[in-house]
Amino acid sequence: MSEPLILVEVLAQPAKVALIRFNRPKVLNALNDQLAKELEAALTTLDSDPNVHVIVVTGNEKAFAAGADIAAMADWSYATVFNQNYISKHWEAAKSVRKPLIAAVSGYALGGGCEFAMMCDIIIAADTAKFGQPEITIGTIPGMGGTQRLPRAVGKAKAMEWCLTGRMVTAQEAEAAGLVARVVPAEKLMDEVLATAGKIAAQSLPAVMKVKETINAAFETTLDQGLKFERREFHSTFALSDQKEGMRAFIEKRKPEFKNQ
Ligand code: DAK
Repeated sequence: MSEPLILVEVLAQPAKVALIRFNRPKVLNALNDQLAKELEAALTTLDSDPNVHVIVVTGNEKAFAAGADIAAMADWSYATVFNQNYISKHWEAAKSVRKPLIAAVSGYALGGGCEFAMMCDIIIAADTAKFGQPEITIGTIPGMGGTQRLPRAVGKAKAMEWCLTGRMVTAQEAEAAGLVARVVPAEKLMDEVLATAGKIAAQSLPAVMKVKETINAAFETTLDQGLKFERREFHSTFALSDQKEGMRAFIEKRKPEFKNQ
């Protein structure tokens, strides 16, 4: 049997955190069809697992992922990629995940690697991380959201410059531009990411999923519609026993015990 292209683990500590690791180290975790299929299956399973509240996706020290597999796609025809809707269907699984996805990025996050990181809800980067959309340098353009999510994250001017030149951006530059939530020393990356994941995983799951859904709505609606949606979702939390428990625990000066309902 061939080796799995991703490794999946539900961690003992922190509780309710799952870890997915890209596993093609020889090609800097280049993303191919098989990897995308495995990732889709893992995300779907973990999203419906009640023992998982947060999913962390990572690569290795040298690469989160250096993009789509260039060797695999080099000779494909237009008809092939168009007719097969080139791997979009698998990657789009990430869009329907309701639990928070954290990208823990060390080394290269290029092309599809940068685009997948942007599909996640939070990017935490090692100080060695390098982001970029280098597709222009191989005669193509970003195809998995780079031209759409990058300007929303960093603004038009930077997105244009990054995508038109294909230059790599350091973790520090990516943080200053708003692409990355936090930059941490490379050797502390997983400790920091898992601490963040653990903090989120300890909250009420429905409240966590509502935060994700309402923030994402900010990118799809007008301000007025978004504010109304937020208000409705805020009101709906008062139907949760976790809201009663959370507020009571505050008043009683103790830690809340959420039941995720
Ligand atoms: N694909 C295939 N193999 C890759 C690769 C990639 N993207 N990146 C690296 N490798 C392989 C190298 O060929 C090399 O293999 P061997 O020669 O050892 O067999 C091995 O990984 C180590 O790489 P290097 O020897 O090049 O390592 P260096 O440290 O010298 O350089 C590098 C690291 C990251 C600067 C360099 O490898 C590089 O420039 N890589 C290519 C980066 C790139 O152009 N990425 C964008 C690819 S296009 C879509 C989905 C996805 C996409 C589009 C649409 N849909 C759902 C519609 C995405 C497109 C892309 O990402």
